[in-house]
Amino acid sequence: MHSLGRHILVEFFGCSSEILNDVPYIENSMRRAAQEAGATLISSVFHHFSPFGVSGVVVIQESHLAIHTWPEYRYAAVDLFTCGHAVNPWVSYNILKQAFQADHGSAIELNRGALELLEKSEVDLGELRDQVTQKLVEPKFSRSVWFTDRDENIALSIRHKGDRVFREKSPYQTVEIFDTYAYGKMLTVDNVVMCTEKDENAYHEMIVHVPMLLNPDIRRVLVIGGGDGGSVREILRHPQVEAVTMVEIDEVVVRASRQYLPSLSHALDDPKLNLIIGDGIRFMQAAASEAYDLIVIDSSDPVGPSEGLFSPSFYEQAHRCLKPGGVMTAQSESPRFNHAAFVDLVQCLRSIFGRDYVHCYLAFIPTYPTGMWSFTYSSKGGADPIRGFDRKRAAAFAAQENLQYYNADIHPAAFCLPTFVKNMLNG
Ligand code: SPD
Repeated sequence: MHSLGRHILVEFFGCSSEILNDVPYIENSMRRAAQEAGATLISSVFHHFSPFGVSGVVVIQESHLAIHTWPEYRYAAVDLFTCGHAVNPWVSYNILKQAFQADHGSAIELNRGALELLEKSEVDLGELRDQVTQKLVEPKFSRSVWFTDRDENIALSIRHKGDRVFREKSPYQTVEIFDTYAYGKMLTVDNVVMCTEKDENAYHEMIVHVPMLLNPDIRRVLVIGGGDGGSVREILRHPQVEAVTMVEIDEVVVRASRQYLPSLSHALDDPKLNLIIGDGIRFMQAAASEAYDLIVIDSSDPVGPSEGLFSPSFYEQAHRCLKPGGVMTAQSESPRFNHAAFVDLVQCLRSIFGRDYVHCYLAFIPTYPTGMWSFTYSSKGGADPIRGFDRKRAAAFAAQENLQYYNADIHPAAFCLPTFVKNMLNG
């Protein structure tokens, strides 16, 4: 070899789109490709770019392997750069071509640092080498694999342990669970964070206890969505509740949650719960009028199977199914991240329930992009969410149930909106 290193610039065409969007699989393939070529692993960093694409680097003692994928074009660009004689980058090439199920690959090899063009320094590096050598320890491989929830301008990345805990494509969406360092197990749907073990209580306590602590007579509850079980768990903390019906369209979400998120899903086995796997929109159309004291819309974002849960016809039906004085809470997206969906939903609810009966409130959810999340409280001519609030009762309940987010101070405070959010809703 007449150069310091060999650099192979690779293009893989006609790969499996699914594989090219799968961070743990790509990371593991790249690590294997490095090891089987004879390299020593030092570190890896991999990112997912929602909804499509993975970028990552495996740092090896002999240089690096890097990748960027375009699943929508079934294409991956890969750099294989190795130094020294011990590592053969063509071994990595063959492993990756097979791993990505590429129809074909093309590659050019460059010699990096051609020795005839280099002159070795006469500077005595001996002292420097000695110092460094003294500090050297056996390389310890470290992984840095990231899940990213993003739109074209804003992203939130969460580091996870790299190996997939759960992944299944249902007829509706791809359901995955990752084991994250900061937030425990994390449920995602089509590459969007649904909840994590560590901060799900903010979402579920706020969507449930705000209406329930205002209305002590809530006995019959309907949940649309909520397949992870968090909302049902919170509802069943209230002993006066007689019956809960939950309609979740995707059985895979329920199964994944039962298996890997027991702290959320344990309430799904409660005898008061009637769990229906089915379409919430159809269920609501067929449900009896004035059947429920509380309806909770615990949906994912307004794309895919949840799109219809953001439509006026759905909320007209929900209004019909509420008893007089009954309440509906809905997750209503992030004012910053999903501005249009947030404003449209609040306006839609105002047109159905009446402007004075729709109130927006906020909670801080660190694992949703921007952290700021909104809910709407809409009543069928019922209690005002602040004037009707029994502070003492809320404080006693929060303490007795050891709630982690909801408390008697946060209840009224959550309805105080920043000026820019007020302006969005009044514009
Ligand atoms: N952007 C994600 C919004 C998800 C809201 N629903 C979460 C379901 C938790 N039960």
